[in-house]
Amino acid sequence: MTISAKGISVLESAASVCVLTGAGISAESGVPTFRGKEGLWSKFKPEELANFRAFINNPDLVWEWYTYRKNVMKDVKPNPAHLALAEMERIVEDFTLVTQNVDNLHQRGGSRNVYELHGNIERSYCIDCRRPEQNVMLDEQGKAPRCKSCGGLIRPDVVWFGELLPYETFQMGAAAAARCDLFLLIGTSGIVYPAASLPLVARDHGAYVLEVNQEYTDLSSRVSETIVGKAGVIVPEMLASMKNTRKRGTNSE
Ligand code: BV8
Ligand code: ZN
Repeated sequence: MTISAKGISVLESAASVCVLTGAGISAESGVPTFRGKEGLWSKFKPEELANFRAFINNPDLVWEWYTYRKNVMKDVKPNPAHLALAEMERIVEDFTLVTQNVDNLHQRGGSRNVYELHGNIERSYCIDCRRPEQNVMLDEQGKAPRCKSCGGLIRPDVVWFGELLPYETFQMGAAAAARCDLFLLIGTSGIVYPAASLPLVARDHGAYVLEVNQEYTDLSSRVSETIVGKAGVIVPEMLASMKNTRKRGTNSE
């Protein structure tokens, strides 16, 4: 399924673009999504593992999940969808990339300004003294990592269910959604709030909301257009439309 004539004309003319991505944009890199059928963690719901209470009750199990995910990240790389968004950032005059993903693939794909609503799996910190830690995971005995300074439990620097999103980051995303002409919604089931409210903010402010997903989602009835297909195929097509009317690097400083 390709982009409609209306969608193409908006891609060609939009001066301000806001993008929200979810796990689906990393699926073709080999990163399992949250609510897909695959994956040995599919027996758990994300809400059961990605919350502070679960962590306090069973830090080893939660770290087993994050260690598995960090190990997956060692063997994956950005796919054409990540690379296309990085190029869009360079040619669109006002471009904002907001992600729910914690996998660092947008940065590795060349995006320079990434608003991470749910944190980043590469960062961790001590829950007692908040000392930052990089690249920690389960220790050899399968136990959750402990802080070198105070012995407190170390947690991944991600936003769990019931926790507040980073205020500045969310505000920047909401402001970009409110001012954009075009909102791209890529690879998210649209279940998790307040992230999923961003395309609705854009729509309410008159933007054209273009969804890219392998299937219809909770948000599909509320967007301007849903393109059913793989992000790795559709997003580069979107970039090609944008480049029809923009010289390369027009917006590079
Ligand atoms: C909060 C942790 C304030 C990091 C995650 C209304 C307003 C505010 C809050 C709520 C609300 N209603 C309910 C809530 C509570 C809750 C919530 O939203 N619950 C849901 C389950 C109903 N929200 C919160 O708790 C948030 N905090 O609101 O704070 C507050 C505080 C206290 C009390 C009240 C309010 C915090 C939310 C953050 C949770 N943390 N992750 C980590 O470990 O990753 S969320 C988790 O889900 C991930 O971050 C993930 O990014 C996110 C969303 O999932 P998706 O990215 O969409 O992934 P999914 O697998 O679901 O879908 C993939 C999609 O890709 C599919 O549609 C698939 O078809 C598609 N796809 C697959 N392959 C491809 C593809 N598309 C294209 N191409 C492909 N190849
Ligand atoms: Zn500490």
